Amino acid sequence: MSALPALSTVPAEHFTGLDLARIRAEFPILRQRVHGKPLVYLDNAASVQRPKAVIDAISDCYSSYYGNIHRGVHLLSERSTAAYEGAREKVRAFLNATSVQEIIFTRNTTESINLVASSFGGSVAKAGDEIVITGMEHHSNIVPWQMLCERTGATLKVAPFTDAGELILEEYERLLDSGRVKLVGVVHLSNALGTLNPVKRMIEMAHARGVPVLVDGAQAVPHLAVDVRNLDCDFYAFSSHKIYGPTGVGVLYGKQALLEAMPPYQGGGDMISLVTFEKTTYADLPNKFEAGTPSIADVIGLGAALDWLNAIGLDAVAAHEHELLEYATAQLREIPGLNIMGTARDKAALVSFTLQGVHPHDIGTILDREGVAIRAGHHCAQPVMQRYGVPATARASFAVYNTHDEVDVLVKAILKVKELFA
Ligand code: C6P
Repeated sequence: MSALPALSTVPAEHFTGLDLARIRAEFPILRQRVHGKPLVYLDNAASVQRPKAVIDAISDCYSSYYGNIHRGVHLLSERSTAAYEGAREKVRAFLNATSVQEIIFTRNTTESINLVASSFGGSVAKAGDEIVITGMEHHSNIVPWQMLCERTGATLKVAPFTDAGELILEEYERLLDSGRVKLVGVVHLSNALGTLNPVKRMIEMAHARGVPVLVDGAQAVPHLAVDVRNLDCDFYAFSSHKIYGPTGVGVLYGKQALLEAMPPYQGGGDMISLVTFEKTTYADLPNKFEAGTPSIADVIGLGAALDWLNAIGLDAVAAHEHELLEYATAQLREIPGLNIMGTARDKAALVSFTLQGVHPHDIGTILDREGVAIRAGHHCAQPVMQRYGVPATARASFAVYNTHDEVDVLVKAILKVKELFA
């Protein structure tokens, strides 16, 4: 009997009301063929593609008003400064932060977390203290804390998760109860499993013990509305390139009182108030944490990406992607020998899997010949791979422009892999 799932063409009304043809038309890169096949881009968790509105915003900055910010009195500098600071206000509104002073531009999520580990962690952690993270963190939310622990003599503690990929809250609570925890770092949406962690509850539990929480939102922000005031998180980090914006820009949200009390992360231009050889005083927030010339046009591009995403509406995006995930999961489950890693009840945006007898890199290579771009590897989450005893997985991850037909192409291509390795 054939194991082929039904490769149906799903009717348009299935797409939760989004005009996918119009949305896809806004992404020039999606129009191409790869190895002679239409591109099916399912590597969105690594980096998503950008709509024309974002490309145009960057191009417009460079072609009509670019100048360095916060420095010049000339018109171009003033215009660039206004656009750059305008983007900061867009990020503030997007996260529902109280003030623009709480929004720091960095290079990426990784730098945002390093900033907190170095500046906040460096001032509060000492020998005997503990930092708590979870077992499903990306390396970006592990290594900076390990480096901090090496410097200070603090210890890294790891909250475990179940086989399904759900955090064990009792174990997390037990770790918090040591009375030595100085900070919790938790991933909002796991890039290796797709698990959506109960971060609001976790923050409440930490705050009940006076422990601040950093949320790694790199994967969450493109898929669900995030309200930092409602979450009551102390820090929230994300990258522009995962939310339809350009590379080279990250965001760190931090509660103002915490940021005020923290020492600068890097020294240089734009982060000072007065410099003499004897002593330097620092600029107010947010400039205190933005040393040197930032990626001006890219920050402006991030602002355009948020405008673009807001115009579609994150609720509509989430509903569409949820349907895609359910559809893909159901289809993939039909394939004998395919094992989905990460089956949490609360899950979003991606499916990680292995195929019996086939290395994930081979899956990725063969899928590429079929025009399907996925990621194969450890996804910079090696401890997650170790937890399941696999070296790597194949991962298909979704964005708002993906369609049910593309899921069908993915499934067909995986069946071809199986045939080749039979
Ligand atoms: N994950 C992936 O393919 P940067 O590289 O700083 O923009 O983002 C780092 C990062 C932090 N946290 C999570 C949960 C992430 O998923 C990522 C990036 C990509 O899964 C590239 S490794």
